[in-house]
Parts: sequence; structure tokens; C-alpha cells
Amino acid sequence: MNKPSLLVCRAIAPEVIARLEQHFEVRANQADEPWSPAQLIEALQGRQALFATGSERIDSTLLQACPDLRICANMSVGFNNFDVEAMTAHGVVGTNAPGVLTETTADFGFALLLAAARRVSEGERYLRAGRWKRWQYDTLVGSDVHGSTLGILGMGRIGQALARRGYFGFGMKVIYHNRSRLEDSVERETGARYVSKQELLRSADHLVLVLPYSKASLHAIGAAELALMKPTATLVNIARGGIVDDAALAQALRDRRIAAAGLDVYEGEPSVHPGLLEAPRVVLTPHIGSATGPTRLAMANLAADNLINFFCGDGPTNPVNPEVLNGLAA
Ligand code: 8YV
Repeated sequence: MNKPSLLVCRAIAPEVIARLEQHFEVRANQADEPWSPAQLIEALQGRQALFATGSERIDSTLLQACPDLRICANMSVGFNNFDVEAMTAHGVVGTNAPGVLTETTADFGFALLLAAARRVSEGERYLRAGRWKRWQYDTLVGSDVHGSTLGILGMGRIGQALARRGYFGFGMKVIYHNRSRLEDSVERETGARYVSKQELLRSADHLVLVLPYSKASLHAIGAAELALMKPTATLVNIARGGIVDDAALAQALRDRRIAAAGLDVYEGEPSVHPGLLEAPRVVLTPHIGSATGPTRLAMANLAADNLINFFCGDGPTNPVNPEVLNGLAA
């Protein structure tokens, strides 16, 4: 029997490609540059499967132009690159890669929180610029993390991992807001207390965003929300660009409406709002929350598992539109 044909969007670990080659005819993009939407459509012709990184737009234009496509597997937990409704209508399964990056991403959330609150990047720039001449009482004074109030917006796996770090590791008071309240046992285990979004904004000393991107979360943090936060507060975004109104955040930092920010994701990334590049007291990183060797490999292997199990096993473990598998799609 012919093997199904798989397109791998970007260069990934050779060992994962070798695994995939046991089950698929594989074509992988080995170029440094990602394909444009038109190049992706062209490369997908006649192929049944796509290994995606989470940033390739899978929409009705692509689906109509690629009638052989049956599955798109993201090596990311976020799947806002999928138009799930259109995929379901075309009978195309989407899968994501949850779980394997939880702890790594929560570590990074704390790295950004600490760096922003304690002005680590600014300190390094100050030293490298030769400005460190003497001790001064108020040089690069930041905010304490230990014992402060950690606010978490979005309390899925990564939110809960952040809560544990804050509560057990840094002796923080942890409050969260989420679409739905967690079970009592999970609240006890994470040390987290449910509050309204308003209370979260008003009470957090450090607010970390970990909610999924959707139309509903677009600009969930804009000028009005920033105005509710403490002037001493830190904002950290490790979720998705677009959840924060970057222009409003740049303005809030300039106006000292909030004290600091740590950002790993941006509206329109890899472009970054020029206001943020110029804003004071902001730590900017290029969407590397899950970027450690073991985690990247686990993410790629989980995407591969989903593809292999779709064609050769009991079905993918992480479908985002399982109704396609159940044959319920329109
Ligand atoms: C990925 C992420 O590296 O998993 C996610 O949702 O944001 C990251 O871990 C990113 O999606 C790659 O495009």
C-alpha cells in the first residue's frame, strides 16, 4: 500500500523526520524562511497530511485549494492558526500538542516576571553601556516577587503550573480569573483563589496572561484594563499576541500607568509594535516560551504521534475537532 504523503512546514529534528518517514512519504521545508500562503498551498498539492508549527494559517482558501488534505497537526498547544469551523466543514482534522510544554512554558513565565519586576534586562543594558560608576540608593529599584500577589488570567495547565510556582516557590498569594472556576481540589492544590476579572486587575502585583487566543480574548488587556492595574504592577504575556493591545501597553508604560512588562508574544509577530521597542521597563523576547531542547522534541514527537495514529493507529490523541473523527461533520 502507498504511504500517505506528508508535508512538514519547517525544519525540525531529524530524528522526528526519520520516525515520520517510516509511515509517510515526507517532504520537509528545509529553508530558513517559512512558506508564504501561496507556496504552502502549492507544496500541499496531492498531500494528505500537514505537520505545522502553529503559525501557518489553515483557512477555507487553503482547504478549498487542497482537497486531498485530511489532517493538520500543530506542534503547539495553541491552534489559533486553524479556522476550526472551516476545517470541520471540509472534514479535515486538526490536532494540537498540549501537556508536553506546560512546565517549560511556566518556567519561562517566571523568567519574564522576574526579569521585568527586577529590571534584569535594563540592568544588563546599563552595565554594558558603561553607566555603572558607583552605588546609588535608587538605581534600578524594582518590585518584589516573593510574598506579593500573583494574578493569572487563564487557568489551564500552564496557568496552574504558574500558580504552583508562585504559591509554593515564592510564597505568593495567588488569584486567578478564568472562563469557569476550577474544582476546589485544584484550587487547594495550586493555592489559587478565583476572583472576578476586575478584582484580578486591581489586586495583582504581577499579572500573567495565559489564556487562549480567540475573538473573545482579542485585546482582553487594553487601555481600560491597564488603567485598573496598580501603578507598581508587572504585566507578563506568554499567551498570544493580540490578547494585549500593544499600542495601549506601550502608552501605559510611557505614562507609568504600570511599572513593567515582560512580553514573549506580539500582535502581528514577528513584527513588534515600535512603541514597545521604545517603551521603558519592558523585557521583550521572541516567542520562546516553550523553547528548550527536550520540550521542542516532545512537541514535535507529539505532533508526529497524532499524524501516525490518525493513519495507522486508533486515531489522534489531541484532535481539536473530534466531530470530524466521529463522522459527524457536515
Ligand atoms: C510554539 C506556542 O513554539 O505551543 C504554543 O502554543 O506558542 C509555542 O510553544 C509556537 O506556537 C510556534 O509557532
